[in-house]
Amino acid sequence: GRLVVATHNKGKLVEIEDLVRPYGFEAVSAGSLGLPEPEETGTTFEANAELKARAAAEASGLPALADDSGLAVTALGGDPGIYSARWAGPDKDFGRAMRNVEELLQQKGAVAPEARHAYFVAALCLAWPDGHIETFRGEVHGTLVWPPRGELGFGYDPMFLPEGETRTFGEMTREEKHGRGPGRDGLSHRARAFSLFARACLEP
Ligand code: ITT
Repeated sequence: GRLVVATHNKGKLVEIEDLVRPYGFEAVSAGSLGLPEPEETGTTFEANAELKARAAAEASGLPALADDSGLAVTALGGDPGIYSARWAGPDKDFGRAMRNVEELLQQKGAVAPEARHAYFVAALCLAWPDGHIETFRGEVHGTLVWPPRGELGFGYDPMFLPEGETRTFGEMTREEKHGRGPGRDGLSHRARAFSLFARACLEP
């Protein structure tokens, strides 16, 4: 069937399209349907994902999948967290957002890798037009490197080195970042949240 992917973020959209494709869904982007971007007034990833999914399901009359995600830096008390997109400013300059994170880490004297722990969070919410919702959360933990490495991915990917890996998300193809090999639940926060969603809602 058709599924609205309730995001205006191109990087997320291509990743979610990869994840839903094997299940035979046709992903329709919120942008292509001209759906408005609701204001993200929630105080948690889950609340913001729900708000976006409900708005898209109501406006389109189709099931809608929304993703609210971000990077939580332990030494910064979890910032930028739900404000990860907003730290890039109106021109969506993630070079600037990453420099900002790095400057704050330097101010804290966070030089050793242990002091540079961070994790990505993704909350996925599927909303049906009748108001039913299901929400799933995935996380991936790792270390922030400086300078950023790699041109792949989006957002904060070039400075995030997942635990146990030698390459940053910016140096991984989408397939590698998903990490959904046979018997694996995924590597990225988004792929992990999607695995939970698929198991609960899509697999017999
Ligand atoms: P939508 O609300 O339209 O989906 P958005 O970019 O505003 O798009 P969020 O509010 O969820 O989405 O912001 C999440 C930000 O966190 C996003 O802009 C990225 O910068 C960052 N982020 C999330 N997942 C990421 C990933 O896999 N790799 C790198 N950065 C990521």
